[in-house]
Amino acid sequence: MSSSPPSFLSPKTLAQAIGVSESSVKRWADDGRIRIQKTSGGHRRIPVAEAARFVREQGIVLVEPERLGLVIPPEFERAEEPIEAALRRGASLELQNLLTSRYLAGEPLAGLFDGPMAAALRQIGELWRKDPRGIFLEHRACAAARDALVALARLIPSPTAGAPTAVGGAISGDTSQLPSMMVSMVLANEGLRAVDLGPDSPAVALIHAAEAESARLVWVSINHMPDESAGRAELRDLAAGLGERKLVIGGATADRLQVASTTLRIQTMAELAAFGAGLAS
Ligand code: B12
Repeated sequence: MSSSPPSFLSPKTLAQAIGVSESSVKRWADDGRIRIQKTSGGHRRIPVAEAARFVREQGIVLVEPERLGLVIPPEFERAEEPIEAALRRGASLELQNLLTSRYLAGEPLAGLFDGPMAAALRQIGELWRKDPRGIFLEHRACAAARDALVALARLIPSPTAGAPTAVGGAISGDTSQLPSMMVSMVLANEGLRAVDLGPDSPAVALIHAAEAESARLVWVSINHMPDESAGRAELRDLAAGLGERKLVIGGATADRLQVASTTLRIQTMAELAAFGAGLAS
């Protein structure tokens, strides 16, 4: 990744980004409308995720987004499908800027994932059929997406003390990384503490994680399914090993594996966000 947004902003930087005076930002900080931290020298510092929350909730239009580390090159603003264009070029910084600015403008995170991100990856996944460079372009796009998601995740507010925990990952043999990352970010954005074990996470690992983290919810992302009967058996073991904890599954090939009636099949990130919000409230 070539660059990432700062972790903390000064009141002056946030003021410049949103086009107000520094004293206004300081006043909002002192009123508690913006939660701040203080340096040992007594200076106010605003965690970038807190600035993101404030901008989203107030519906503020950023006048100088580059102050938050958002530099959007004009050619990407003009492109017809800018997210797909950035992914095709493996341009993680541009992708990060596009996702971050849309998130800060108040778009639901789940909508960005269900919509432009999933659509673009579907298109890119078809390139190998007619382009000998297709596999390279797909792998590079995935790497760019991963870096941009890591950067975007830094804007999601930290969970409050006592927030319910969710753990999850992609099922055994499934090398996908992005869907499970997105699940963890969507749940975190709804106020849960989310622990993503990543690709190829067997049932036994998920059960141990759920116990260690006292998780209320376990998710399994099922996208590539090398062996369906093994997958079915694994989900059965998982459902049995989790006892009272909630188990949700999702992903492109999840329908082939649904087993226990207590397992909840969720289709989209938007539905997952609604489910997570219910759990967090
Ligand atoms: C990226 C990708 C890969 C990458 C993964 C890299 C990585 N680091 O993540 C790599 C290159 C490794 C790969 C490899 C392969 N892939 Co692949 N891949 C894709 C691709 C292009 C995008 C998948 C993705 O990340 N999408 C982004 C996510 C966010 O979107 P989504 O998958 O649509 O998921 C949505 C919902 O399902 C839901 N969701 C997803 N997960 C979850 C989880 C929960 C809990 C919930 C609630 C919701 C949810 O939300 C998402 C957003 O709406 C798809 C194309 C496609 N049509 O999906 C093929 C695709 C999944 N791959 C496919 C295939 C065949 C393969 C290979 C077998 C190819 C090969 N011959 O080697 C290998 C298998 C590797 C393995 N054993 O795991 C097929 C699967 C077909 C099938 N039905 O089984 C697909 C569908 C392509 C196709 N049209 O043929 N792949």
